[in-house]
Amino acid sequence: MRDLVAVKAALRQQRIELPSWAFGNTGTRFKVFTQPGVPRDAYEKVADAATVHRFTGVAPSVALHIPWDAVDDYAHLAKHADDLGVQVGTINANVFQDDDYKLGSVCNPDPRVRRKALDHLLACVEVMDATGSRDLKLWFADGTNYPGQDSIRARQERLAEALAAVYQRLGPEQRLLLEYKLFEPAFYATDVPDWGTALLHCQALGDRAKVVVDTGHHAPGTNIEMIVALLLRAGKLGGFDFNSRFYADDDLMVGAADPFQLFRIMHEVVRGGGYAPQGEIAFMLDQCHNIEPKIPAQIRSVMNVQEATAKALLVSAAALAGMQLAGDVLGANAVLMDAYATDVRPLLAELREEQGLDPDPVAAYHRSGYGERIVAERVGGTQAGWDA
Ligand code: LRH
Ligand code: MN
Repeated sequence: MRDLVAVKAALRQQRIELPSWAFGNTGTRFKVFTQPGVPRDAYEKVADAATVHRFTGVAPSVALHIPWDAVDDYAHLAKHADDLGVQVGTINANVFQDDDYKLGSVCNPDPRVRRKALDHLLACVEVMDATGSRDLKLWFADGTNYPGQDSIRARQERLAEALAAVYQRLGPEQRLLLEYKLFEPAFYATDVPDWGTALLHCQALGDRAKVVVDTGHHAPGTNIEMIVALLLRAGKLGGFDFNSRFYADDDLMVGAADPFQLFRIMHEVVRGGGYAPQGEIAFMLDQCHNIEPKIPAQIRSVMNVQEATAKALLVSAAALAGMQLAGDVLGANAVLMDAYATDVRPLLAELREEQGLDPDPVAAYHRSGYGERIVAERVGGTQAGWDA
């Protein structure tokens, strides 16, 4: 196994971006449950994200979703974040909640609707200019429910046209991250259903177009770490939307449903040279805490990514390569399983203490009284949510 000093040094560099929407009310088509103390606006969501960073030390940025986080002055919001010790990160566009988008947004047969969607995407680039964000993340709910409903080929042409217009508008330091998803809300053909489709569009656009892997967006049984290895090799892995699932896009806490899969994914990230902190890959959470308290759930999620990363960093590349090249199947597998079986919690607790943090962030959060304070303060107004 690798020496712990090097592993700790690498862990100290970790950066995990939080989703503003995880702090708002979320649910399913059956019910969106409310919780006391939930933020009423982007400022309070940023404050909750800053609280997660205060206790974990590795979550220094928060992704926004437009218009869920719409404010009059995005530069002022970015200043508010900075005052709280975090940065506004990835800007997520939303072209999936307007009646006009029933038959799609940028893939819609109606040019008026496509123009409307494109205008929103371009407006999100304006937001990036104001917040200083590097990444625009695009996920399209676009798709069809019945064979023949629309031309699969024509929709791809429309998508490519819109993406090219957005890419052309980006500033030199800005990137476009394209997120794929197998299905839902479309149930026959989703226009960006898989990594291959996303890769084709990103390769057509240029170097600053990359693919986002949302760990909940694959068919059951998909070897996601293989997709990660392939995208890294192609230089086209732009980021992750981390969460976990037992069945579909459940958006549960990352590592909760399948910690071994998260470890295998982080192993491929480390092996593929993708774990360079200020690097190309945006490690983001994309989760919904429908029934559990949201801030402790985000803290726990960050810790789950830290644990999977620590185990992956423990793998000795030399030992593994030796076994692999020798064709020692069991030996090579054992190198990985030994790292995975290692209890890295004491190492992470030690790291937190060295960073001046409490070794148990969840317990420290509960002792802080922040949860009780926001319940008392956040009375009145309208709680934030999906407003689906
Ligand atoms: C779509 C998705 C996408 C977001 C949304 C909140 O399922 O993963 O990343 O825009 O969730
Ligand atoms: Mn996502």
